[in-house]
Amino acid sequence: MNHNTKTHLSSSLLRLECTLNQSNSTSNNIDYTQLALDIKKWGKELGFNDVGVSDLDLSAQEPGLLSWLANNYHGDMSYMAKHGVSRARGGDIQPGAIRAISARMDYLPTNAQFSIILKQPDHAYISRYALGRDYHKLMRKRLKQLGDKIAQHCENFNFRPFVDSAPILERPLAEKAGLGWIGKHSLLLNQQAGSWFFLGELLVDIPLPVDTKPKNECGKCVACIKICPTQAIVEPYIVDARRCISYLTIELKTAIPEEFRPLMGNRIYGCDDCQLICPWNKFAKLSVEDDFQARDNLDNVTLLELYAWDEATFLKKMEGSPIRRIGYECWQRNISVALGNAHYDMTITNALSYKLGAISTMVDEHIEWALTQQNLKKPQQPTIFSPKNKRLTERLIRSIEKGLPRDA
Ligand code: B12
Ligand code: SF4
Ligand code: SF4
Repeated sequence: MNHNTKTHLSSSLLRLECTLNQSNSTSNNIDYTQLALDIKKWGKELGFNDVGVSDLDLSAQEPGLLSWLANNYHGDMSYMAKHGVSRARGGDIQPGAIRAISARMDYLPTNAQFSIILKQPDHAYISRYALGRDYHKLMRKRLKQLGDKIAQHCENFNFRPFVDSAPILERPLAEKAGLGWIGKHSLLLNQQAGSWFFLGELLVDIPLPVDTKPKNECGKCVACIKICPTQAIVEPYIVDARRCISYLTIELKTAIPEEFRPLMGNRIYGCDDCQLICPWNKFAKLSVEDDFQARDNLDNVTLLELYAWDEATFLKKMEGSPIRRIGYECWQRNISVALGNAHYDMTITNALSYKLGAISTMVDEHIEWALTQQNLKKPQQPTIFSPKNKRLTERLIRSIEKGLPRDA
């Protein structure tokens, strides 16, 4: 096919002359409204659950972003501070880009067993997004396929796919693209699909028509703020990452501050509590991706079984999993804390003692802490369970069993 390209912008800026890959035309005006509809259709064919378009103007987010950074809510995530305000300026990271195509991919595995695992302090609770294969690769590949498909229909088209990888505020972009609203827990959620989904985007240089931001449906609800075990949602819509169990177990590479350890319970990688309590997750869809289903029984496994892995086993078993990224040392650190939070059991104290001196001084310090917790819980000792946190977890479990029976 002979691709002749003439370019001009029509008055509405929605039509640009470009080559169309149509059997009956070699050169044609592109109908950007139609192209946007096609992109959404192709996105769904590629396994995305929703696709929308926004411009890149995130200037309204700049004050909030700067205030978040000034409060040091990013903690040790230096990559957040490094890019500063450019996170709200998509055009800076991809010169020429004028639109973002945001895409949602649901990750809730079948048989999530949320409450079953939260109820058993000797079992490992791993955030349900991390039970299967790493989402970054899978989503980036699909986004690239979407970009290639658009390129077949539009010459001189430039795009760049991102999933977490770009210094850009993905949730505000996706909100503008109509994929949902930002809830008080700061995550994007949607009336039809709850919040168990990842976001990714293509930054593109074509003037697609933009979608509209949906209404925020949180209303007077503050359930996520109240249930957070560490009170990390310091104000509606604002998360102090330094208090968030997701940060403490995944991003933090040093010692976990002692005040948070008893509050972590058996959560050894990420945390789902603020989403689990959210009434809109009744409407969450199960993922159809095999890659997001649990592997190695990670959805129902004891802490001791995982603790027994040596580094080679950890690296082997975690190939392709997002968990591998935290490394063996943090893995052992997190499980040590959870073992300290489990009921007293001599098998646990033996396992902890056995690991003393085996990994690093940082892990040893967590083991010592865990041994102290275990010893304080010996039958003749008074309990040191944080009563508030225990009540919160029990409340969460009741709410899951009642509100999310399919996933409980
Ligand atoms: C850093 C990061 C984290 C950090 C910080 C979380 C956070 N809320 O920012 C930590 C490690 C804690 C984290 C945890 C999780 N994350 Co995360 N995370 C990111 C990442 C890489 C960047 C987010 C970011 O830019 N934060 C910066 C702050 C400034 O953004 P913000 O919270 O929206 O801030 C606004 C408000 O707080 C407000 N504000 C703040 N201060 C002030 C002050 C004033 C005066 C005003 C007016 C406003 C205001 O304005 C800010 C700017 O808009 C994104 C991917 C991406 N590139 O976007 C994934 C991402 C947000 N994470 C995701 C997920 C899944 C999670 C977890 C659920 C994982 C888990 N199960 O453990 C948890 C959820 C915790 C939670 N409730 O947020 C998904 C969310 C998908 C969705 N449905 O929304 C994303 C989009 C990754 C992805 N590609 O799918 N995450
Ligand atoms: S992920 Fe857990 S710790 Fe973080 S804000 Fe939500 S409930 Fe709180
Ligand atoms: S729990 Fe309530 S406040 Fe929090 S995100 Fe869901 S609807 Fe909004």
